[in-house]
Amino acid sequence: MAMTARPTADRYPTRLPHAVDPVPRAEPVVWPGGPRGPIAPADLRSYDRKGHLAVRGWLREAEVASLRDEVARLTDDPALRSDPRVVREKRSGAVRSIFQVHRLSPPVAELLGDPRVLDRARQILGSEVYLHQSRVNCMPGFTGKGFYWHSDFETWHAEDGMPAPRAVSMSLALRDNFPFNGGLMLIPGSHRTFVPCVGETPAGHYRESLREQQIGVPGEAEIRSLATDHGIDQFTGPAGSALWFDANILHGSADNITPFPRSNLFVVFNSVENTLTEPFAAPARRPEHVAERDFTPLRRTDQRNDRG
Ligand code: 6CS
Ligand code: FE
Repeated sequence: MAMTARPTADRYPTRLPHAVDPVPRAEPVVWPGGPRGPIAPADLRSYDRKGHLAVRGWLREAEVASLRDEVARLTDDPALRSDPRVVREKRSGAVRSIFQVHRLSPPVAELLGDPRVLDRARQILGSEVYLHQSRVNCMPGFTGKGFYWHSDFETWHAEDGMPAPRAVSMSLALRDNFPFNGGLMLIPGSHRTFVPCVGETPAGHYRESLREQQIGVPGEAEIRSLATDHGIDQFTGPAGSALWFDANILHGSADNITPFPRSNLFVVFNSVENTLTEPFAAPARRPEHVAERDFTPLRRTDQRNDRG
């Protein structure tokens, strides 16, 4: 495995032995020089300010149904039962997440090249983009456990070697997202502050963190301060709604004790100018099903016009 040079300067030190002050973000949120795209200027300004942007009623019902069918097929596939890409809930054993769905499902792979998706990612990141990670978080009814407050970038920096927060996630609701069934909560504006986390990364940490993250989470004081200053937003919307959110925004979700699953497809785009080096704060790289190392820029698969 080729080792890439690890830059000496680390602007975002984390997984430290003791708490240190939060670090102001140095990089832009919406990067200059990007192609024009489907996001309206006012929405782009809002994304820059808040760190997230919802696009409601975006995919057609038939498209969402096809993706739901794909997830059901993968969830029930006996060949995937012991596949490391399938992460199960600690207590119930229900499927919590399925990673690398873009390699397991042709309809998901096609979505990556859909101009309604790819052009938004390029517009935000200001460059060509590649796929860093895809996953379905199933949040099954009654047993779906939540995700404690975290910054995705903190993990991708510490454990995957992502240099800067020049990445964006799209969360697509495959089922209706309600306030009460684990709808994603975000602290608007928190994307402009990097919160270093306390605690060294254990070997093979992802096996635990993807089920319940305890290392790489901000301290309560920092969460309280940011939530007090900025409030808490929540993404809700019917199946087919999408949420774009910055790699460094603090977000989390509560347990789902309702009968209604909150099943969302997440795809993460990284700029080709921000490709992974070596982990900044972990003993070894994570496997490629959680952190792709094929940096080939994504190409459009269809000249479909944007409806949203
Ligand atoms: O470690 C990761 O890459 C994953 N962990 C969380 C809690 N969100 C982002 C990503 O799916
Ligand atoms: Fe996350």
